[in-house]
Amino acid sequence: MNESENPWKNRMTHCQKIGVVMLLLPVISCSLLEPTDTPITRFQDTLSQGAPAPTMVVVPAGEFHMGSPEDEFGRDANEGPRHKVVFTKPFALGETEITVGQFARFIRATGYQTSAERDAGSFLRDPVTGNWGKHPVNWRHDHQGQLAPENYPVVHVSWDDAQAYAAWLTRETGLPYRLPSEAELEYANRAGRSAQNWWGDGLPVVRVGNLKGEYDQPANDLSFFPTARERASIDPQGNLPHFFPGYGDGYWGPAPVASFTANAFGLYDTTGNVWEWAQDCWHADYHGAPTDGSPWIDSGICVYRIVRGASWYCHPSQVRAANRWSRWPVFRNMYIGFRIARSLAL
Ligand SMILES: [Ca+2]
Ligand SMILES: [Ca+2]
Ligand SMILES: [Ca+2]
Repeated sequence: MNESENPWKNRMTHCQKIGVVMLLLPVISCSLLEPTDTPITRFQDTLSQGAPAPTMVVVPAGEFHMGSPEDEFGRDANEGPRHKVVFTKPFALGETEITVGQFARFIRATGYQTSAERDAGSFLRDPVTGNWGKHPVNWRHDHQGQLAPENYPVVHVSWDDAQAYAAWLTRETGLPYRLPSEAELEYANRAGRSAQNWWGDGLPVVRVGNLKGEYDQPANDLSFFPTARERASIDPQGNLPHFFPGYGDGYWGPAPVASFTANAFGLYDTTGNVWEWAQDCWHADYHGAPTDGSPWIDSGICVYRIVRGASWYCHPSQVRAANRWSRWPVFRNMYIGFRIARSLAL
């Protein structure tokens, strides 16, 4: 790849300037990212003991193009063919990722054992060695195996665990809680934009969320650097920065939910912070995909499920709104969590 084909290289100088500006401004004006004048409707259902269920946002009916154009920089074939999806009805989506505190209420009420607890732990990278390993950690813990504060997104949870949480909310409220479909997650993330990300194309110019910023690199933490295997799968030529040049949001590891600006639909952290499980079975491309926003489920067993939205750990090419990743349903690690959805009676 030559330099003229590599937008990240060409943007480095510009972004380094932006980075300096960002460091000088403790509070970044987000006026360019203000939602449209469509009012945002939020609500909370009530659990059986009277406590509030997670805050939900009504996502408006509409249509969008799912997937990426063939010339989008960094895209994979699994993002095509790009196709129109029409939502004839609004639906509700969690305003934030499910937090450690919200998940703890579910565990206390049910005694549910997560995949990590049933199977000797979860996966994280050791900051000293940089190696991935299975450790005796679970939903209570953060990316380093420390106990996570209640307002952090829960991680180390599998697709099975997310299903169990949604089923519990349905039992508690009598209302149809579930995981979002892959189409719902991409539609909600884009929030009316067709660019690479909800904030536009390329690098963010204000703090849009918890991404892997150049200035987020912790001292003496080898887990900041991609493993050889990660590098080979994402950037085989080694041409691209594995972080956002000139960007810093103050977090290496998950950030408290809703720490950054919401998108135009009023949703926080749809890009970055933690990956979010989708309901669908994994399909290697969109040939034959539903066009009504429903989850794409096979008649047999799904070997792989899907995570969306990328995490604080991801390369810029993985952060694009069309990017997708397949994982098996008991998989868990330090950068996957989830958000819930609810169908609305209309
Ligand atoms: Ca970050
Ligand atoms: Ca997220
Ligand atoms: Ca990809």
